[in-house]
Amino acid sequence: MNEFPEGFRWGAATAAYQIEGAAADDGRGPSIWDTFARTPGLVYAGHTGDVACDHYHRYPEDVAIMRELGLGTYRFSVSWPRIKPDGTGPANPRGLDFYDRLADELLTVGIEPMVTLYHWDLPQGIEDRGGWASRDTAYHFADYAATVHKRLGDRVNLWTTLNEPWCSAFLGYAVGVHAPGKSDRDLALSAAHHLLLGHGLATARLRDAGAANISITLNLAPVVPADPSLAAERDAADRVDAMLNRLFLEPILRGSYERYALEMFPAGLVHDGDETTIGQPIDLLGINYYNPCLVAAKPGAPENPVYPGSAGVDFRPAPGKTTAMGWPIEPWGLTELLERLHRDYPGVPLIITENGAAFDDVPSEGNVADQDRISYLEGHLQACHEAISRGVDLRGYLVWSLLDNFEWAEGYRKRFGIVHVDFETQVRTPKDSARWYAKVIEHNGL
Ligand code: PNW
Repeated sequence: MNEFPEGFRWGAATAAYQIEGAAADDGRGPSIWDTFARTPGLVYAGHTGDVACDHYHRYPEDVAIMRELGLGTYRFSVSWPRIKPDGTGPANPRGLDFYDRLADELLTVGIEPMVTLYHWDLPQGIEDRGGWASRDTAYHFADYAATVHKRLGDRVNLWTTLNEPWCSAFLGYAVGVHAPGKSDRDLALSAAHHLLLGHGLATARLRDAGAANISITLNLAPVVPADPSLAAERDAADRVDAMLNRLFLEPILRGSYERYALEMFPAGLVHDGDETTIGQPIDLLGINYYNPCLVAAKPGAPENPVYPGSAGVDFRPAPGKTTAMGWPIEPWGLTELLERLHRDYPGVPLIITENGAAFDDVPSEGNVADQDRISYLEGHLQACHEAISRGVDLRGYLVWSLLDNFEWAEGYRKRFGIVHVDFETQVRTPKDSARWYAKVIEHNGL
């Protein structure tokens, strides 16, 4: 048996817009995802998060399921437009009340809450004033973060500022497949910097208020040259790595952007002192890992807008099996990523804040036999164990996701949950993977 270190955190993750529903309850304002999803043609089959898993009303049942499974930690996000319907100004107490009830429910059954302050649902009122492309948004985010911490800080110990700022900046502002649906390279690069600045400003506010465990979650991936013996392919991989990984890792963990990033940014974007703000110490780095990125050199290939500077790079599908998202299943990439982080940024404890897979689950007689998901999770947990055995300071693993939910532009058709949700009846059914995971947790290993 591969045992994990004592105190290793086991859990699952979700995000507000993907599960809560109750889009207009208790004074919640609209977010960019409401606007995006309600715009015909942008989300599969016109799906929206209006109802989602109705978690806003069914959270006691969902917490009871978590307890059944033996989860120790539950990562959820707070919806900014529930707390500040227009993005700024006084807090909406009824919005805060919901997270208060949820945190209490979790603590009552012994589950540790981990709060993500921003998982993509920017208040529409803020987008109307420029969104993340505007510097002011970073300051508004810090104010909002302080408001949430003030209410929950006595019970929540684990805080995450942002989920996957790369996705917010580039999927949202460079290719427009996510809200707010814009396609402009300078807007995207500005958004990336302002997200990072918002992280730094919020971290300072939380730290001043006494928070002890502050983190950020990044979507990271090894970028692998198809033929490492070719300098052009190594260079292609390096340029993609610079925008996917180091654009975020370097300022957060070393306090400065690389020259490559600074040259890419629009003039005047980075002010004196910004890098110091962004680079103040964090206590934990959250990693969302799904798959590695395989690239080759191809002279004349156009730039992929989500990786500025990637002209001449060919993005290759990995050869092996894929998930229902078409994402390659490559657990070794997680070991490689963890070892790299440990080597390049020593001293920062790591936690997997998301890992998991969508498959075409077929419910039958009240059960979902999702052996493919079990294999996926098993492979990636072995990869974590391997990294730990090589000295990586990995503190926990949170599966994405607890529930089938609104998978962004894919709507409800892609199911990531270890618990099946029937979106007609809202019936929850733990899949075989949930029972398998419960055993892993019980044994602290596999
Ligand atoms: C993450 N990509 O999103 C998010 O944090 C979750 O909310 C989401 O449901 C989950 O992964 C599964 O998609 C990503 O294109 C979306 O590289 C897209 C990418 C990466 C992460």
